[in-house]
Amino acid sequence: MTQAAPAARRPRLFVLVPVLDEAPNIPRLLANLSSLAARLHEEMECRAVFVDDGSTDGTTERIREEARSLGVEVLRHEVNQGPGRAFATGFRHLATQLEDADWVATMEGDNTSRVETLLQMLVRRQEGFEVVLASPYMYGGGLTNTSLVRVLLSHGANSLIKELLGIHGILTMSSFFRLYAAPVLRRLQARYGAGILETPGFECMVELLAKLIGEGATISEVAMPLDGSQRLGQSKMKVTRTIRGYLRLFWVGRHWRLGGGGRPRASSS
Ligand SMILES: Nc1nc2c(ncn2[C@@H]2O[C@H](COP(=O)(O)OP(=O)(O)O)[C@@H](O)[C@H]2O)c(=O)[nH]1
Ligand SMILES: [Mg+2]
Repeated sequence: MTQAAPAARRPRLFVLVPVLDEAPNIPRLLANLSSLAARLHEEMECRAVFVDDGSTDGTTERIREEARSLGVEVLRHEVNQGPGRAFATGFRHLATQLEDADWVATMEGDNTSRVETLLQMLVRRQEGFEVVLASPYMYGGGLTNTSLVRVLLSHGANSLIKELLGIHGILTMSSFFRLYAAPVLRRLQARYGAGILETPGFECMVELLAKLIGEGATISEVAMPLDGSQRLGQSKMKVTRTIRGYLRLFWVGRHWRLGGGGRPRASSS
């Protein structure tokens, strides 16, 4: 008697989202993630991991109410610690579950990260890239319905970071919206252990990128139109704290590049 071969398990896509007081944005976000899960169903199993960082507006409860059939986990910090610490909690949690074929997407919880963009980012997997960045600074991307102060701050920080950390060929440094192959995250985990992310605030994405470049990760970018009008409520970014975070980053950042083993292989297409 011939035995049927066991069905191969689909790779998993873990969508990691840090949230602070995003209750009004949760119903649409979960509807969008559910539609993503349905569209990917044949090839990937989609799961959402939220890190609620001391929200006081019922964000966690809202996520649980709206999750329906989507696989959702909520990790909680009782007291707000910042998005860097929240991502660190999320990556630590995923480290125990990731298998080589899996992928991790990070995105914002305010509906400014579009599922359509994520589907385009996923196409880059097939071209062998380990990291795909959603890039408002790439041709075809852009920032709309964002205040002039935020646009200037964002452009200024982006250019300065590239100069000071000596990173060339990548257009967008700090966006939360990214896709990572599990093996590249595991390589970082092996090198840095629990210290995969040391910076507490919004500057954490630059830290992670610098470490990935140090690791020789293959990186690509996909144009992202970022439309601020998709968000209900205000930005949670504290401008002064973020500027302070970036200044600290330039100081500690020297070590990541010096400590890095690989040659950067960045590509924007
Ligand atoms: N975990 C955590 N998430 C945060 C914090 N501040 C902002 N966020 C989340 O990070 C994402 C980006 O923040 P957002 O307010 O949209 O910043 P902006 O897009 O730069 O204006 C959103 O999902 C926020 O809910 C924080 O202190 N902790
Ligand atoms: Mg936002």
